[in-house]
Amino acid sequence: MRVEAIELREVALPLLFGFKTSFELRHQHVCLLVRVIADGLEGWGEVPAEDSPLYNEETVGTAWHILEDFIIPMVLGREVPHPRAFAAQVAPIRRNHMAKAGLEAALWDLAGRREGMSLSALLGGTQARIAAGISLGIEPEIDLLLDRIAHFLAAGYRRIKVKIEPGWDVATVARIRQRFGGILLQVDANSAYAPEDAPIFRALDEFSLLLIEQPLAEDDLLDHAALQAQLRTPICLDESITSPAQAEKALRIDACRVINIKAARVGGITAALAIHDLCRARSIPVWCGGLLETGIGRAANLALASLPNFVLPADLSASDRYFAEDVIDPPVRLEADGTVPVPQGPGLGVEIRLDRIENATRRVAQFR
Ligand code: OSB
Ligand code: MG
Repeated sequence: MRVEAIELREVALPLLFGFKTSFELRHQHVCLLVRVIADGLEGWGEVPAEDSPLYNEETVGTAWHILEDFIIPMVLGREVPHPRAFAAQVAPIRRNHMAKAGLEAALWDLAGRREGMSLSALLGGTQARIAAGISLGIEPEIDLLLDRIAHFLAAGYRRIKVKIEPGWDVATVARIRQRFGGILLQVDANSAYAPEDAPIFRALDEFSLLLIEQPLAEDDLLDHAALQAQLRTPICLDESITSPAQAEKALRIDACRVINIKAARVGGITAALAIHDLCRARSIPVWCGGLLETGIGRAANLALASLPNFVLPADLSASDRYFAEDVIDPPVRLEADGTVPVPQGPGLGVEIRLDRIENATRRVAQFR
């Protein structure tokens, strides 16, 4: 089958609550939705890049440019590439992982719909439901955070992750432990600290955290290894793991003992699978991270998270944790047992709500 058309849409969805990380306070989720059309079938993918290059170097603007001017011309009017071959095809384009991953995700969805198989089954998934954790932002006051934790524990979330930054770390974690005892708890610094801050992490090491996510700079594997050597708590890398090759280097020098896998960050599901397999071979647990995705990105994350070495709770919260209305039907829901079911229908296994997508669209273009 031939790729007849590709549509790009820049979409902005308001968040129900402000979400503050060490790098920004966000009130909306901005992404590109990629729609690939071939032989009467379509596939959808998401580029969760936002307006500013703060999580990594990409934005929806850079992703649009790279897709329109470089990636789409490689695919349009040609045979649909197998999604497993796509990463190698676009490898000459350096980085721009989210842009690549968005189109690759649409090809994976299309492949699943064509085969009548769920994306989970296509990828070799073995789990029908994913243990759900939730990622909670920095709040102006500790009591606000404690109330939010209480709310989401009552809703059934199995693990709490809190964002930290200098001044919102050891005392914050101490208060959480004081009020909620031995819950599954982890922290994420999004690179807010320097190697000299090691004493802060040695203090956090006393709180039996599941892991400490991305304490230091993205490009600094060596200092992560030096820090890991001082801690019992596993360091988990997020931003630093940009490819299977980086994952291998990080593990080789013991810079981390857990990896957060986000297909968007590493250039797509194919690269994510390689990191999953590498970690599995080395008995390194992984879990599925998120980037505030709409249901389109979230459904793909669920399929990825169904692979066997995704053994820690995911940042895969229900649609209603961020959005009043998601762009898929049914929305992602949290079951009473604290899990989220993996869609079993063909491809992403969810219905795309074009009406809601239209309402949220800031710009759209079709390439044929
Ligand atoms: O570092 O994991 C992160 C959100 C935006 C950017 C970076 C991160 C996050 C999250 C939220 O922690 C994950 C989610 O709920 O989708
Ligand atoms: Mg993170």
